[in-house]
Amino acid sequence: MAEVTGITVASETASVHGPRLRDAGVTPCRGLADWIARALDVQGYAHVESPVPFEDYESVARLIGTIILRSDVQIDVDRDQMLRQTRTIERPSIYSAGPLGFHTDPHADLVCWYCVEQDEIDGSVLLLDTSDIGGHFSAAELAVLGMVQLKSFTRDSDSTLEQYTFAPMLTHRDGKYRMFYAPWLICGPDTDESRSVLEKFRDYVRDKEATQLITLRLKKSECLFVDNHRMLHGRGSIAFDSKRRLARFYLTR
Ligand SMILES: O=C(O)CCC(=O)C(=O)O
Ligand SMILES: [Fe+2]
Repeated sequence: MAEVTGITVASETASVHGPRLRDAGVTPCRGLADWIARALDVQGYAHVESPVPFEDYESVARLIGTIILRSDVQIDVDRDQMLRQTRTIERPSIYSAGPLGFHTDPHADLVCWYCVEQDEIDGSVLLLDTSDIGGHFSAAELAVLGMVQLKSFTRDSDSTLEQYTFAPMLTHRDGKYRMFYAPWLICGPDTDESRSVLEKFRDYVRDKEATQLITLRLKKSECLFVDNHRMLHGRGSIAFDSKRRLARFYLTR
């Protein structure tokens, strides 16, 4: 297959839904799931740049992993209010219009969004690829990042009080680094060493945002699958009355 780029996504997807694979006995969802898995491996995300029915998004997600959480990402003042009442620390929310700084989400191996409705002006998902982290930090600095702890929240529903455990910012598994990062969840250790390496990490994120930002504006019925251990995601602010709505799944693999 040709290099995995946004352009290839569109043509590959078109062929997945076309007669060629059907004739070969490959179901459209299986073909698309295989393509997404390859794109995730190569570039850390897969943007399906052609409209698919929501049912296909769900079927494809089930072929790739196990859906552990479903959420509607949209401006919703009531849900935002309820969430704030059940949260034990103040932090950005998917239901409010404010910007979301770069982070990964808790628990998920993959985070996926299906665009039910896009914002009129923008509403892009912003991504940064951290797969080069091993080349930017010394072994000693990586070890320090491995000791940084973040609160990792769970809740049964939006209306119950959240619980948390602690999880390290960086782990190393099968020759790859896995990132868990949300600046608002960092809770220690409070040492000179970790403060200085975290400062360097913030510079790394700022430089990456300036030079390697991936901006993906999903059109209605398009979807995006993201390796949540490799890519940081974020979003700019959107209007309070924005109709933007994304159907998000957390997947484990
Ligand atoms: O609104 C977005 O684009 C992303 C929000 C977010 O951080 C999430 O859905 O986990
Ligand atoms: Fe998120």
